[in-house]
Amino acid sequence: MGFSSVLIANRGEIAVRIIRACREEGLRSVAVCSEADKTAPHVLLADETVLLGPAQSSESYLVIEKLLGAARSTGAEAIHPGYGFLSESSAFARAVDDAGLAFVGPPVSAMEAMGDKPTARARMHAAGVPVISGSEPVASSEEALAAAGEIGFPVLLKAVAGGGGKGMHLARGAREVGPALKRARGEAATAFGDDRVYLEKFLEDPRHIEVQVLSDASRSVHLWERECSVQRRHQKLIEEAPAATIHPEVRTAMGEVAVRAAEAVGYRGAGTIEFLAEGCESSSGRFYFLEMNTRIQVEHTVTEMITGVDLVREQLRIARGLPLLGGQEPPRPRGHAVECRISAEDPANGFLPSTGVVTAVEIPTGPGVRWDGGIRRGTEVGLHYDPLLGKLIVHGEDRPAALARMLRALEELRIEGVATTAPFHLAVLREPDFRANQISIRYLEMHPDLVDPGRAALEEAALAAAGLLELDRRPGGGVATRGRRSDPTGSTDSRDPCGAASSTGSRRLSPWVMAGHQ
Ligand code: MV4
Repeated sequence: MGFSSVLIANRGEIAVRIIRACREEGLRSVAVCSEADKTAPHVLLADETVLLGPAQSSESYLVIEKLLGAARSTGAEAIHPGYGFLSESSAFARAVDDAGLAFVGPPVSAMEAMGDKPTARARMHAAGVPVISGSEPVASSEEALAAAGEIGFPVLLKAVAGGGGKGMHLARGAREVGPALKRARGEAATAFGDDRVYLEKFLEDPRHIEVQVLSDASRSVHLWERECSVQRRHQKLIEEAPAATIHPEVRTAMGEVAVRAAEAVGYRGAGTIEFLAEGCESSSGRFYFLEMNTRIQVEHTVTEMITGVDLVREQLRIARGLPLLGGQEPPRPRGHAVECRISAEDPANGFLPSTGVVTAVEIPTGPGVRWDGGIRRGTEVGLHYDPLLGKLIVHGEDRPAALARMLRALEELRIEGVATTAPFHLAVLREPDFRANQISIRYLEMHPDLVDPGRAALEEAALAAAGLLELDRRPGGGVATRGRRSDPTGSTDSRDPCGAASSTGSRRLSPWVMAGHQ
């Protein structure tokens, strides 16, 4: 309950974001850092910092005892976990509780209920939340086959302890069930130390839409939805709020269902209900509960931009036992917001992590532009942590205005010393299907030139040499290309059933080539 100082168990842009909210709320902030982060922005902004240990997160940011010790030695009374690291560890939340500190997050019981997928599905079903048809955990291939027979092919085999796509395998027919089960089990055992697997009907081409919820001691509200379909290997790259093409009746229903989901597990704080949505441009569309993220998310900013609600401030207030700000009704959404994740990865090189010293940073400003960053000139980007450098967020009166503003802001952004994903974002923002909001979780699979401009350029050169370029330029133009995979490294990523499918047919010229980004 009541506290006046917060230890931020994280680094990078989210630690900066939380420290800023603490300052505005009149709370003292205690940062933690590793040897690699002694001069990082979050350290410079906090009131106090504790050095945890070596750069490896397994010896610093992930060591529960070191974090509790840092809170003890500085008199911090609460711990905010941010996202990633220990944010979804119920063991960490329990240890924080047991140390007599406030955990800025949900109750342990809610984290546990949502962490076990069949439990979460059963609780959601009982609460009237639509779930994808599926099975209980299966003990053998015979059981899996019987379950698949009831559900109907194609089916996905998913880890009970899963989430984020690990331990997930597709079976399109009976012959594939045995092998998929075996792979899913092996991966689940390695990733989660729990080899239990269950089945779900596989949705072929849905959108990924999620609803932000906030729950205090007496009520839950939703803050509308985010569209997060532009993903690569289960990493979101671009997020928007609201989902621009969703039917108004579906939007209302989705918000109400999300509130029901949060209340069914006794939720407190900020959380996100993830849905897979099909056909929701029309009132007869369907959406299904996928999982709940029991933390603040990277993309919380787009919700803040359209609602005016400071989600981290609300998290801190709820953890102090204070009521949500604002009335009973969810705030009406205003305009449209887009976020581009700017990571130290080279989109011209298979999104290979890029390391080095940031030698120059110029951040766009002007109307409707926000930067949530964790770097400055001199920041050394290594391989120890997530490559996210910062997030560029814009707000505009509608989606076209927001996209124009994002293009403008990306053109102003300058980060030197490491390669970043900014050129990828520029290419997506110029791509016609994205502009028309014709997107799904298979968007990048359907636009391989966006993630593999090197190969697109090579093929273009080959086509030009063969005198085929003009033919290919025509809409729907005539050159059958070989099947492409979403995985630009060419490695076999068997964990990605959606990415493993191949697409053939006509292709467009690389927008990178047209935009002069080679
Ligand atoms: C699915 C699915 C299709 N059908 N479940 C991916 C991560 C994990 N949260 C669940 N995931 C999926 N579950 C059924 N029954 C497709 C995915 C999926 C996906 C979901 C959201 C966003 C991007 C995705 C990319 C590939 C697969």
